[in-house]
Parts: sequence; C-alpha cells; structure tokens
Amino acid sequence: MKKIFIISIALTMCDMFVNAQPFTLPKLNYEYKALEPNIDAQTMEIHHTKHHQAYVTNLNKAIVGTKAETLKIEELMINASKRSDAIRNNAGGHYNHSLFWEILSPSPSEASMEFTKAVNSTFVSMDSLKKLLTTAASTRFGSGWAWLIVTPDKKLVVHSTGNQDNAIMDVSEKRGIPILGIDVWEHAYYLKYQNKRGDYLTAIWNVLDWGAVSKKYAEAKNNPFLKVIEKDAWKELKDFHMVMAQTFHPAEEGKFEPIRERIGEMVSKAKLLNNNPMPTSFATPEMKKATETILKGTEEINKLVSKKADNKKLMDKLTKLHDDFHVIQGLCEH
Ligand code: MN3
Repeated sequence: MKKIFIISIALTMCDMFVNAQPFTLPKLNYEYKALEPNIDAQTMEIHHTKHHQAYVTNLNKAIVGTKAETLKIEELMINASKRSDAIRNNAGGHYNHSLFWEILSPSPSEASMEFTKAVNSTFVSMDSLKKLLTTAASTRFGSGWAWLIVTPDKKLVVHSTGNQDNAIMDVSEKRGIPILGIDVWEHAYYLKYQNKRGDYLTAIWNVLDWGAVSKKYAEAKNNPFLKVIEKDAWKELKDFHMVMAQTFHPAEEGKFEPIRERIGEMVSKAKLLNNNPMPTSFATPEMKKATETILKGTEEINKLVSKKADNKKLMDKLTKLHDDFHVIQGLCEH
C-alpha cells in the first residue's frame, strides 16, 4: 500500500515536470531498425532523438513564460505569419514529425474503403496519388515536405511546403489538415541514400501505413479545427477585418484621420467580402444578409466622410458597423 502511494507521488511529480515542459517527444510504435532496409536504423534514431527532440526542446524554450505556453500546437501554428521564427519552425517541426512517425510502419495496414473511395474519385487511383506525392516531394527545392491534406470543404489535396511549414499555417498556399507527410529534408535520408532523394521516395511506399492515413482522413473530416482554418483562410473577411480594426480602434481614442483617409479602401474591401463566394460552410442566407449590412454600413460612412460630417456622427456609424461585424464573427462560430 505504502509502495503504491510512493509510486503515485512519483508519477504526479512526473506530470508536473511534463507540464513545465508542455511538449514532449512522442515514443515510436516500432524499433529504429524496424523500417530496414527502406529506412535505416541510424537515420531513424538520429532523426527521432536528435532532430525531432531539438524541435521539441526549442519549441518549449520559445514559449516558456509567454501567453503562447497555454496554447495547443494547432493554435500556435495557425497564425504562423505573426509568430516568431522559433515558434513557426519548431512547432511545425514537432507537429510534422509526430505525424510522420505515425504513418510509417514495418507492417503497413491497408487503406480503408472510405479513404480508397475518396482517393479514386479525386486522383483516379492510389497509384496516381503516389505519383503526385512523389512529384511534389522530388520537386521541392531544398528542405521541406510533401503533403496530402484534407481541405475545409473536405477534399483531398496534394501539395508541398518549405522548411517545417504545413497547411495549418496561414503562410501555406493550401490550407487544411495534413494526413500524410513525407519528410524530404536531407536528414531524413542522407545517411543511406546520399543525394538520391528519388530512391528514398521509391522505398518509402514499402513502409507507408495507408491504414493509419485512412484513420487520419476520417478524423480530419470531423476535426472542429478544420472550421477554424476555413475561417482563417477566408481572405476577404480577414482583409476587411484589418481595415476596420485599423480605423475603428483609433476612432475610439478620438483619432478620426484613419477612417476619413481609408473609407474608400474600406468600401472596396466590403464589396469584395459581399460579392465574392464565401467558404462552403459559411455560405448561409444569414451570412449573406450580414455581409450586405456591412457593405451598406461602409457606404453610409463614406457618405458622412464626403459630407465632412462631425466625429460624433462618424463614431455612431462606426460603432454600429463594428457591432454588425461581430454578427459575422458569431455566425462563423456556429
Ligand atoms: Mn525531419
């Protein structure tokens, strides 16, 4: 009984230590040598215990004592453009490698019916998907990744990113949730394959666990974070939001030059927001009405500005516009 108590205290202390270092190196489900001869044991060991470990260590270092410390890895990555290089590179490095280990296996399982059906309807066959991934991986200049992702409208897309970026990040041209990633940094293959990236890309299919990818596909489609990415990737909404924030907040502090100078820009952003197609899951009649209200609001402010109306009148309309914008934000949450 006493022994169990001591063990449980020790485990609790362990947890405390883990919490102090929020991100940890995941264990592999197989031995380093298990993927031989396709990926050699030494590459696997260095890749996992040195490279991946360094991303984890440096990520923890970058966020310790900051607000970012309490955020999930996806939340750290989504606005990568506004984060430090240390967070962008190391959060990406940790996330990407964690995914990579999970989709490799010494005894790969078969793709699910659901995943195979999606692949066939998007890419015609599994073989053509493999070809597309191989091309994405072999044409990636320098270090980076080739990806299969699930987009916010639940489609499968192949693309590639440089460095440790991925489709969750706002810096990525394609957005979505990665379900298959191939590491094409030299550290992933150089010891065995040297400069022959193509040979590594041929061998990797022998240890690619399509069953694991299928599971990730099913999970990604139901992942609530997909909607967060969808909203983040809604360019017209982001652009309008930026002009509004940069004119409304100064006005709140009594500075009306920004709104008087930028109202033309604001009207054109509101037109784009109202006239361009909306992301699939936000395209509702309520949302259409909300963007029309926004456009009407900006046009009214434009009239006030050209009539040289006083600040009080401007502030009333701006406050109304800001409230109306929050209706859109609210509709995005549901
Ligand atoms: Mn790597």
